[in-house]
Amino acid sequence: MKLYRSIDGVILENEKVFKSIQIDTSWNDFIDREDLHSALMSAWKEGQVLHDGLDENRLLTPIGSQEIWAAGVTYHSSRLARMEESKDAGGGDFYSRVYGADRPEIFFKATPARTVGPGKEFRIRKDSTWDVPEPELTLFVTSSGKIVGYTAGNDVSSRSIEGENPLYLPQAKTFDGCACLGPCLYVPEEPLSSKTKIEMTIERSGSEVFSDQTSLEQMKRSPEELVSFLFRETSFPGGVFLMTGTGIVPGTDFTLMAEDKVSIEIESIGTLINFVGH
Ligand code: DO4
Ligand code: MG
Repeated sequence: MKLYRSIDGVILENEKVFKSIQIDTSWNDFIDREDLHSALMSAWKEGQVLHDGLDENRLLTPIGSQEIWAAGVTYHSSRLARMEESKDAGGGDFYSRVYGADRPEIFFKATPARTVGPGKEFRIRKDSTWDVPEPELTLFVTSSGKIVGYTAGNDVSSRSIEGENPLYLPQAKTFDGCACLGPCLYVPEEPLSSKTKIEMTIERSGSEVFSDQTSLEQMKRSPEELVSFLFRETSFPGGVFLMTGTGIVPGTDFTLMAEDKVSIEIESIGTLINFVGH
């Protein structure tokens, strides 16, 4: 079942059939429940069929007041790229060590106000010279620590700032318009398969300038392992979104430019499309 937040209300999708449903609580209370999948199955029965389908131009970010956190260096490709970008700053070794360590890299990524939804513009920093999108499976975890949903996320990053000094990571990662989420919250009965594919395409002036894909099989850590570290000593009223790291890293000659179109497709979830703002 896919759950959308739209300007027109809350919409469910089941095998390409769309229904609008009423919720009598806040978005946070509605999604922060361990039995979300069965709650959606019940809501489906009461829903009103939308004969015109889904208007993708009216979708909102599937987030309430939750924070977004992110894990890093969870794929070998990210480990190699980070070691290369920070070698002059002496940071290469840290990335290699965190890749092999018990404790994963987990950092605060964004507040809802710094996050953009489907079809919207995200930002790259004006004081950065090398910027990339990072397509990441993003978990929705209840306040009790259970993964009940998935969405696509873009952990927009400044590689020039991060590469200058690993201590600059918060500035490379967190700024206005630094994260994209959507298009829906995918709420399956069973956890997402490890075979799930993730694909990213970047278009500039109508032509493809980058495309690559990976799968969750390439991820070194399990979603549950990342969640267990995130919840150590930290609580999340209303639940939390957790980006799980990128396995797709454009080459060193690529940097994002204003108006680029970034499409992130995750099997079963759908495609999150965003544009680089000015
Ligand atoms: O340590 C730098 C950030 C890593 C990251 O965001 C990723 O691997 O996705
Ligand atoms: Mg990332």
